[in-house]
Amino acid sequence: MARTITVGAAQLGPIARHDTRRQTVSRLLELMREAHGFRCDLIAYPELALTTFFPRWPIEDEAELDSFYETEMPGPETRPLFEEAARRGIGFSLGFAELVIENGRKRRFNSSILVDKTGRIVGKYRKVHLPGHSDVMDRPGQHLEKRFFEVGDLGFPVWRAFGGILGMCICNDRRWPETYRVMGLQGVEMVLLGYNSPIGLGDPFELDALEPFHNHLVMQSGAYQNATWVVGVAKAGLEEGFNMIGQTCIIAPSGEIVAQCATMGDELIVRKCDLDMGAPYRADIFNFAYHRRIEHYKLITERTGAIPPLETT
Ligand code: CDV
Repeated sequence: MARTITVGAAQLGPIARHDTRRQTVSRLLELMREAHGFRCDLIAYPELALTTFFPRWPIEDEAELDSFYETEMPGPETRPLFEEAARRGIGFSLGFAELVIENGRKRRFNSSILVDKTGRIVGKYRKVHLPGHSDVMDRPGQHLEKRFFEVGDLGFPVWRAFGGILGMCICNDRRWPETYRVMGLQGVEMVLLGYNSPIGLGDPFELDALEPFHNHLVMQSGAYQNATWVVGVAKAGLEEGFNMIGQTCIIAPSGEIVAQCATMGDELIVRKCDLDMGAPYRADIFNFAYHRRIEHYKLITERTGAIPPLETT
């Protein structure tokens, strides 16, 4: 019997700095209802989907900074999402800023959760590849993720859920082959990922102009080289003066984009994904156990004196 997940990729248009959680959650609910109308099993939202992309500002005031983070999930303002999901029998993935107190110390992560059709959290991921800087720099739109988040400490787990093997990663993670490969080695069949990628920070300009190309390049390669579906969900449009690329898309294990958003606002795209579509790739061209040459990779790096690979099995 075919194993399928009907997935909705819920692109978000801009979220303003002073938009309330209530306003934003109502937009997410609207998209969830639409996804339910399309009989989606699962809806995927972007990175930091509950707020504006606040790490662009050097926020000094601790209380103001804290206001962008969730201290509980679900909390009073996000509970309606969980309730609606359970009522309609639809799962979701959601990116948000996470604040936990451990041993009296505040810890901050850029996180995402996977919620099943009963409204239960089945997985949590904390972003590993944090772009930008920790020091405040004199440039517009600086990227202060290293200042406002710790490197995720949960690795790249996968979960048996929705009848398949699902994984998550967040934004800059998608540019690193290791992200997909670590999940690929665990047999991942669908990667859910949200992103906030602005145009206009590039230096030199050529890199900036290539941003839309690079966005799809990395996700399509990650999908193909690991025989997995990739669902890339953007924050799009002009947010607080910064142009966020859209290009939300659903990518098949062939590496082909099979659905893509056409706007820079709130928009849902839907695709029924055959989880077995990656099987021929895993059995042949990307049969990892048969073709990968770990020992050889080690020999080459030893000879050239290059930095040894992190992954050795
Ligand atoms: N949120 C991100 O991780 N954004 C980065 C930008 C700053 C390069 C990205 O990789 O898209």
